[in-house]
Amino acid sequence: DLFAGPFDSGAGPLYVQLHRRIAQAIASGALRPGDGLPPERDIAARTGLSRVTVRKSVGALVAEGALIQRRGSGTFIAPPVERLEQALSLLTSFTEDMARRGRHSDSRWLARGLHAPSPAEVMALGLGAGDQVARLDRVRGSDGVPLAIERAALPAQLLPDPQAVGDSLYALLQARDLRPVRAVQRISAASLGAEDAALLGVPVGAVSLRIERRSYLPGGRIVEYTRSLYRGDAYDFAVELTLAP
Ligand code: 16G
Repeated sequence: DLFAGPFDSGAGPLYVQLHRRIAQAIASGALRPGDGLPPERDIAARTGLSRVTVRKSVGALVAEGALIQRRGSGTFIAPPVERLEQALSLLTSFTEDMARRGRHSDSRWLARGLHAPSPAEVMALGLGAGDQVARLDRVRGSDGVPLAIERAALPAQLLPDPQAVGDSLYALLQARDLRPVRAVQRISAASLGAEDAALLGVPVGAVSLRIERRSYLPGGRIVEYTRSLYRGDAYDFAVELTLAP
């Protein structure tokens, strides 16, 4: 029994121990998507933990998206997110990708302004002394489900007014004749730290795909250096291969 057995007061906070047990039961399949979680008072009785402790564990799992609460009917194991296939060979924007799927995209701004560049941004964008960057950090999602964190940096010379970016960066660049026509992308695996995991509504340590995109104008000038974290449980990246010459 998931809820029986001793909780050890020497093994860290009790709510963390209960949280871990429930998360492991979901990961192992002992609890399945759609299953109901017993009522708080039952879990408290079976575990011997206080209802406050149980509520804290359940609340954390709800915040991570592992459990969902339905008013009046209880708490359930959340269904997995619907996986999205993303073509790797097309230079499209998040908004366009979602529109192509018949979906709405939604974004939450984390940062949108002019800043002094980091050393990595100076290198990637080939900035000179005193140059600034327009930084655009967003949580991108669809239908209320967060899917990716994108942190974009553009030379302030090309985007002196980052506040002008509305729903779509590429739409604004296009309107200004600054739409990139070529990009280079690197993808690597990354497990999510506490802050990024919370932004994406997944457990700490969940896997993500880290994508680094450098996009260029027709003349070869770099317009965008974007670092993104895409949820590993939500994305399949697909590319067509041809025979090497
Ligand atoms: C894509 C790009 C990102 C770009 C954004 C613009 C990746 C993997 N993808 O998500 O570089 O900044 O589209 O989207 O980095 P928007 O036009 O909807 O703002």
